Amino acid sequence: MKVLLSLGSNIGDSLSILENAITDICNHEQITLLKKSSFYITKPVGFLDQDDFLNSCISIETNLDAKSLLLFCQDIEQKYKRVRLFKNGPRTLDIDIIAIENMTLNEEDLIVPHARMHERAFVLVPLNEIEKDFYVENLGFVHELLAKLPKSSLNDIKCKE
Ligand code: PH2
Ligand code: MG
Ligand code: MG
Repeated sequence: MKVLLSLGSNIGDSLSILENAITDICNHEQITLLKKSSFYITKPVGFLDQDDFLNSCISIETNLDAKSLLLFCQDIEQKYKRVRLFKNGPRTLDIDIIAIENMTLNEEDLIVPHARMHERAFVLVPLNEIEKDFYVENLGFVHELLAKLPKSSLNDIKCKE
């Protein structure tokens, strides 16, 4: 199945952390990298009094089931010594399952599509770069979701050269 993942970091050497985490994800023998977005410097959303984030998205092909993929992503977060002080607060590495092709899930530890993905420019801008024609179950095509965002939210995202 095809899966979209979002990665974010705002503690430590965020560029190395994201690059290494993407390498780790794709070293899994049941995961193949399809596409990788640029890195974006983004203003914090939710809790504002923290450093800017570095965000990116990847699309992968995998035969892991959703729960196994979630556990694997959590292992990688731990590898980078994820600290998570509070909800929406600063973190060394966050890996979120954003969408899975033809699938919805509503479980205690995993909601797919991600509940706030359609409101977040730091998810939709990198996703639109790599997967604009992906259909997100119940929500629409990635390019449609991006077009519905308030234009002002796009000012908070800058592609890192
Ligand atoms: N992640 C959050 C909350 N706020 N803001 C930005 N810019 N980037 C993120 O990755 C992010 C956030 C919760 O996971
Ligand atoms: Mg997150
Ligand atoms: Mg997360």
